[in-house]
Amino acid sequence: ASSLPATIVEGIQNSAAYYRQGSLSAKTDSTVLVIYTGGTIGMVNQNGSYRPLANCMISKLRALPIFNSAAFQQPGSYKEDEDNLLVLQLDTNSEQGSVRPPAASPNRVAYKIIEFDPLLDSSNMAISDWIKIAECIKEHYDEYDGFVVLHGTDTMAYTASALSFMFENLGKPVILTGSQIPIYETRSDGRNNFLDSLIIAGTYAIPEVMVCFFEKVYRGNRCIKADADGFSAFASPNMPPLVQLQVKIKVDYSSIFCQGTQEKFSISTNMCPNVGLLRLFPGITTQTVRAFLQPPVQGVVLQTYGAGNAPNNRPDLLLLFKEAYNWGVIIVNISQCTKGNVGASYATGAALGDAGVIFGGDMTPEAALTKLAYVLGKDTWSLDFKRKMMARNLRGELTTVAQANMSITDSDLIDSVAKYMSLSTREEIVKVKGAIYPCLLCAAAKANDIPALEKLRVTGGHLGATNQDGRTPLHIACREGHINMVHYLLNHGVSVHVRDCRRETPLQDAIEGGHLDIIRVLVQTGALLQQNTMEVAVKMCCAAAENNVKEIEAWILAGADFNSQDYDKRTPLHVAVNLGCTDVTKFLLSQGADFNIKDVFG
Ligand code: ASN
Repeated sequence: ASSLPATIVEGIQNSAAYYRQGSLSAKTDSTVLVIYTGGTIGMVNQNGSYRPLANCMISKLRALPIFNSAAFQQPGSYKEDEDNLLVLQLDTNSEQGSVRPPAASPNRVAYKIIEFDPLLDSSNMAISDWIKIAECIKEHYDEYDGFVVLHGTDTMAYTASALSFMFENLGKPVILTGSQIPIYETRSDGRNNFLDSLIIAGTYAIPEVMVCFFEKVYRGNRCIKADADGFSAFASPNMPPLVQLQVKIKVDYSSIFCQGTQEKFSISTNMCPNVGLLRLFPGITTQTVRAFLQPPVQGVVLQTYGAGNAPNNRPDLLLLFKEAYNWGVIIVNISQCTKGNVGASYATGAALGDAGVIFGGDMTPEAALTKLAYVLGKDTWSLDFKRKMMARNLRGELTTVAQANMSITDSDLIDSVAKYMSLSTREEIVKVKGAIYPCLLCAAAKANDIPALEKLRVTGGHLGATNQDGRTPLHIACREGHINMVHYLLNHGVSVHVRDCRRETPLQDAIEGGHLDIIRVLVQTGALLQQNTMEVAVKMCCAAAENNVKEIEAWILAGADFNSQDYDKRTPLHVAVNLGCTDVTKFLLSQGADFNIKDVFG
C-alpha cells in the first residue's frame, strides 16, 4: 500500500475503518406485486354495459396521490425508477388509522402492477386463468413480500378457493380484491378495497390466500359472494374474518392457518376439470342424477338439505351413489344452508355415508368443488387417499372438531393470570392473551422447551405470533441455534418469511448466530437473503474484518456470493488481506474466491 498515491491509501483505510464500525441501515419498504386480471374495478361503461378497459389502471393510480406517494414523485427518491412501480406511504406516526403491525413496520409499501391480457370479467374465467395467476405468483414469489390480485367479484370466491389449494407451503400473503363500482368512477368502493389489500399484503405476514372486501379480510376458501348489489359483497358464514379494518386494524392471529412444512413454496396446477355441483331438490328424478354421474365425471359436490340430509326413502338415488362410488367417483356432501356443518345425526344423512358419500364439513360449494379438482389432479395419490384428503382440513377450508372446541382462553396459565389480575370479561382475557402469549412463546423458544410450546399450541394459539419487536419464536430459535425447535416450528406452520422490527428474517438470525445446520434447513424451506447484493457484500466485508470465518461461511451457505463487491467494489477478500485476517483469507481462497477483482482504487 505504501507505493500507492496518498488519496488511494486514504480511501482504502477509510473503507477498512468503516468495516470495523460495521453499519448499515435496514431497508424500510415492503414490496407487493399486484396482478390485475380484470373485473369491475377496472371497467368502464360502454354503450350501457361494463367492460374492462386495458392499459388504463396504472396511469389512473399514478394520478391519485394516495396511491402514489409524493415522496416517490421527487426524482431520485427511489432506486428503481420503473414505469409500473408505485409507492404507498403509510401513516405510521398517526394514532388513528395507523398501521402498526406487531411484525415489521415498513414506512412504505412499494408495489408493481402486472396487467393481464386480456382483462376479464371474472364470469369469463376458467381453470386456465387460475393457473395463469398461480404461475405468475410462483415466478415472482421470491421478489415480493406479498401479492394482491385485482379480480372480478363474480367468481372471486372460486379463484380464491382454487388458489388456496394450488399453493402448497405458502409462506406469504395473497389477497384477492375488486369492487362493485369501477375505480374510475367518483363513488367507488374499489379505492378502499385496493388500499386495504395493499396495506395488509405489505405489512402483515399472513401466509394465506385471502379475499379483502369492504373493511374485512376473509380466508379465501371460506367466503362466498353473498350480495350482487351491496358494497359488502362477501360473506364468510362459517368463520369470522381474519382481519377487520376499522380505526384500528384487528388481526385474529389465533385463526391464521399454518401449514406445518419444511418444504419450499410450490404450485400444483393439475386441476381435474371433471367435477360438478349437484343440488338436490324434492322430486329430483333418477334420470337427472344418473345423467349427472356419467363419465367423464370423477368428482361431485352433492348439496344436501340442512345438516347433510338426503331422502332415505329413495333407494334408486342411494343405489346410484353407491354405484358411482364403486366405479371411483368421489362424492362429497355439503349443505345447501350457507351456515353449518353436515353429519350423520339423522338417518337421512347416515344413509348417504353408507353409500360411500364423504362428509364435507362446513365447506363452501366453491371450496368443495375446487378442492375436488385439486385432489383429483394428484396423480400420485391413490383413490383411497384422495377420499381421505377430501374429509381432511388441508388449507383451513373446514372446521375441525378440535378447532371448534378449544381456545387459548382454556389454557390454565391464561386463566390463572386472568384470576390473579381480577379479569372477568372475555374481552379483558383476550387482551391479556394478546399481550402475554407472544412472550410465553418466545421464552419457550429461547429455553428450547418444545413441550411448553406444544401446550400453548394445542390450546389454539398461533406459534407465529410476534413479540413487541416483531420477532417470532422462529427468529429466537434460529438465533439460539436450537435446531429441533426450528424443525418443530416449521412443521407447525411458522413462516420463514416473517420480518422483525429491523426488517430481518430468521435466516439473518441464523447467519449472525453462525448456525450452519439451521441455515441449511431454512434455505431448504425457501428462505432467501432479503438484503440486496451490495448490503450482503458490506456485511460479509464486516465479517472479514473481524476474521470471522464462521460468519462468512454462514453467508455463503445462505446464498451469498463470496465475490460480491461493496460500494468501493471491494470484496471480503480485499478487506481480509488489507487487515491481515489470515483465517478468512485462507478460507475465501479455499472456496475459490477471485483474487483478480479490482476495487475502485484499482
Ligand atoms: N362481473 C364483474 C366481474 O366479476 C362483477 C364485479 O367485479 N363486481 O368481473
